[in-house]
This record gives sequence, structure tokens and C-alpha cells, in this order.
Amino acid sequence: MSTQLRKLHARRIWDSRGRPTVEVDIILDDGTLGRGIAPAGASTGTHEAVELRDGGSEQGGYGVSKAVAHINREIASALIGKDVMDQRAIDDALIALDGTPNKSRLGGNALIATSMAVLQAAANARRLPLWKHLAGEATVTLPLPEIQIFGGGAHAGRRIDIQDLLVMPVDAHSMDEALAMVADVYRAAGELMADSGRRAGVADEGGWWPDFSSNEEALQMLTRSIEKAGYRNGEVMISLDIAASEFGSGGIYRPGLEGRSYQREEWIAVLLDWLAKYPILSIEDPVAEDDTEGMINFTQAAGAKVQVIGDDYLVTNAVRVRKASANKACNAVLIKPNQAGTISETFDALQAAKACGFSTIVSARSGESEDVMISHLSVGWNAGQLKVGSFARSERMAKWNELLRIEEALGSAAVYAGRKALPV
Ligand code: 2PG
Ligand code: MG
Repeated sequence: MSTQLRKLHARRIWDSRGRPTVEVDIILDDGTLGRGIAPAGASTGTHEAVELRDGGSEQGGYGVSKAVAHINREIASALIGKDVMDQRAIDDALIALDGTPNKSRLGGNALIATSMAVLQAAANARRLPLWKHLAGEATVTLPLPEIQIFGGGAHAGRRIDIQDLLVMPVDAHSMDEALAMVADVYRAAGELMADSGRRAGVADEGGWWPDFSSNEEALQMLTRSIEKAGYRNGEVMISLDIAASEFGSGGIYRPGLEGRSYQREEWIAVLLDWLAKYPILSIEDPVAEDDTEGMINFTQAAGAKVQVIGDDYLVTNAVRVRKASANKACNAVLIKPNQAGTISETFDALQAAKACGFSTIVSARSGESEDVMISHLSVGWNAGQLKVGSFARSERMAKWNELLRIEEALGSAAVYAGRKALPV
């Protein structure tokens, strides 16, 4: 097996929003192909690795010709001849080559697509599915999925303020059953929207378009959808991504639908009221990324009963995770490879979180592709949870369906993480 990188080629392809993105093909000396595709967020954290876009008027400024050119020139000449089995050495070389703290010179999109292609090439060279390449002989679980039923915030023209209203089938016994339960809830929600004359298509991640007059109405409709689907006694619980950085900063919150502004503590009181009234077991970015005091206060008030996830707040960064643990600012972290910019840094954030006792949720972005790598990362790294958007649109379904194939391959060794994946 000769696992030296012989050829690296980047091209422009198109993501699930019809925007340009970067795809990288790597060919090894033995002829093995590895491919990586950069996803893209809409509600991005300020401290994420920076996507390099062309700007200007063409393609709304979303062009990736600079990122593609960086890969085909600088990155290719730096990596050719390197052994893809040493992911860490390659990622370190990418970071050094870029030379900026936020990967803005070569582009976080250029780096993550390359780093993903390297990882996939290594697995392919070993003729192993990626999850197995990562897990080795370690025990793995199939992740508890967080699946969006209504999309909102930056993914739905800010029609409502809450960005993701999701469900978690905590009491399922297998991945197969978990997805069937969510399919029931998704269908029930669609029927309820149709019955009330408000079914108006889907948002960016495939969740129903949120034609509601208040954020709380969305929560009521989600609770009714779970009940209509026949699930009782907490078998299916709610997870929210508030994505509060989209409407708050400096400790002031201005959710558009509520028609007023809130001081930090008033906003936290709204969230605590929702937690008391609805079957919510997980909440992401309850306050803005700049509001450490709010994160600490919210976690103190709710963290014993609810998973509190840092996404924009932690940006898949091991240093930030450790600091949040020391501050007790949350108890879980979203793991998005393109926030970190390389696979090795993504893994470091996940390991730091596990060492702190945080739960970990591997996550897609709102701009996605047919790539299913994150499904494999969630199993191979034994993350415990996976968030991919809704239960519609093939860039989402491809990832859920891949978990069914992995569950089948594991056979009698397959264990569904379920409720145990949560920190509470
Ligand atoms: C998030 C993600 C997925 P985006 O905030 O968690 O819902 O959205 O990719 O737009 O950041
Ligand atoms: Mg989020």
C-alpha cells in the first residue's frame, strides 16, 4: 500500500443552497481516490475559520475561484508526496501554510475540503468504511439524532427568531426506529400546517417553513406534532437552536417577532419559561456568542435538567471548550469541521469536550452537499449525537440514510446511543 499523495485537484461545485463551494479530489500513489466537500453556514460564529469568497458582483460574491486556485497551486505543491496516513502532519502543514489565526489567507473552505479529502483517502486506501478507519477496535454507538421539524432564523428569512426547532427520539431502541419516529413527527407537523392553511414549503435545511405569529406558537405546534404522531411520556423530546447571536449582542436581545427588546436576564427568563412549559431537553446558543455572563447564568439555572450547547459560542475550538468548562458556561459542544478548518482541530475540540464531561454533537451546516462524512465522524469518533437539519432534501437524507447502512454493517454490535448521549 503506497499512501503518498500523488495528485490533488480542486474544483468548484454547488451546495444545497445553489451557491458555489469547493470540492477536492486526492489521488494516492496506489490510485486510491479521496474526496472532500466544504459545507457552509448561514448563521456563522465570529470566531470560526473564515470562508474565502471572491466577493464582487458575480454569483452574489459567493464565488470560490480564489479558494480553488489556492488548493491547485500552493496547497497542492506543499502536500504532494506526503503520506495521508499522517492526518495530523498534513493538517499542521496546512495551518502553517495559511499562516493566519483564522485561516483567512488560503480560506477555511479550502483547508477543510483538503483535510476531509485526506481523511477519506486514508480510509479508502485501507479499504475500510470511514467510521471503522477512525474507530479501530474501539466500541462505537449510533448517535442520538437531533432532527429539525421547523426551520427559522437565518434559514427562513428570519420569519421567526428561533433558528432550529428539532426533535430527539430519545427512547428509540435503534437508529432504524429513531428515524421512523422522526418521520412520523415530520409528517404530522406537515399535516397540522396544511390543516391550518399554513403549509408553505420548507426552509434551508428542509424543516417546514415557519408561518407562525410568535416564537411560542412554533413551540406549541411542535409539541402538538409530537403528540399527533402518537409519542407520549417524553419518548420524543424537543431540542432548540436559538442562535441568539443573530438577534442579540452586548447583553441586549431584540427578537423580531416579539416586538420588544430584552435585557439579558429578561431574555433568560423567557427561555426558562419555555423550558417549564414544553418538553425541551436541549438548547443551543441560548444567548449570544459575546455573552459569557448570559451563558453562565443560563447554565446555572437550567444546566442540571437540560443540555446546553455552545455552537457560535465555542466554534469547535478546544481552547474555548476548556474555558467554557472552567466557567460552567455550558455542558455540550457542537462539532462542525468547517468551523475549525481542519479534521485534526475538529478532533481536538471533540476530545477536549469529552475530557471535560461535555456531551458532543457532530453537526452539518445549513449549506450542505451530498457528502456523508459527518455521519461517519459521529460514529467513528463515538460523538453520541448528530445534527443534520431536517428529514427532507437529499443533502440531509443522505446523511441519515448512511447511518442505517452503518447500523446494518455493525450488526449485533450496533448500539443506539439514545438518551444516554445527553449530559443530563
Ligand atoms: C447551526 C447550523 C445548523 P449554520 O447554527 O447550528 O442548523 O446553522 O450552518 O447556518 O450555522
Ligand atoms: Mg447553531
